[in-house]
Amino acid sequence: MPPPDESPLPLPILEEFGEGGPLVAILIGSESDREAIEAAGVELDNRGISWELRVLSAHRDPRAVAEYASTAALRGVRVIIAGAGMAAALPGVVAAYTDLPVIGVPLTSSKSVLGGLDALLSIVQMPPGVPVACVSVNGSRNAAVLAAKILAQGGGYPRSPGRPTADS
Ligand code: RP5
Repeated sequence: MPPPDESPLPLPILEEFGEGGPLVAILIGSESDREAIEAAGVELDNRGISWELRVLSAHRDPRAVAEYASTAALRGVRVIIAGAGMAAALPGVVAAYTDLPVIGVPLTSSKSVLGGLDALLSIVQMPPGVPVACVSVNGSRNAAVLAAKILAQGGGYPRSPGRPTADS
């Protein structure tokens, strides 16, 4: 019988995983949010922190959000900034799929009836056990500053002991 082949098996699905990814992921719920989130990228650039931006809607493309959020840590992402307007579910849904810290940015939208207060309440009122940090309405720059402060702490991310029960 031939000896077992000890060369590593090709795992194409893992090829994009590794430490080479950006440290910060900036997510927005719509192309219409792009201008409002730009200050976050500028602030990260000024601090020499790597980042990427993705347009992912929690309501229109929830599977893509789940896939992105659940694999972000494997790609080296350490903090996620998620900006959205109106019924801003994106930061909360992302937090449901990752143990990485998530910073929500409530954004004003031309379609908002409450000028961003709708998004603020949607982001900040998370259930116990699934926190999302929240900056001010259109506080994109502050989200980047907070991400930088989190990164400056170093250390790892302990495994979650499991999702909380409804009454915890
Ligand atoms: C939210 O709905 C987005 O984050 C955006 O702020 C708002 C409107 O989206 P569009 O209809 O402009 O794509 O989900």
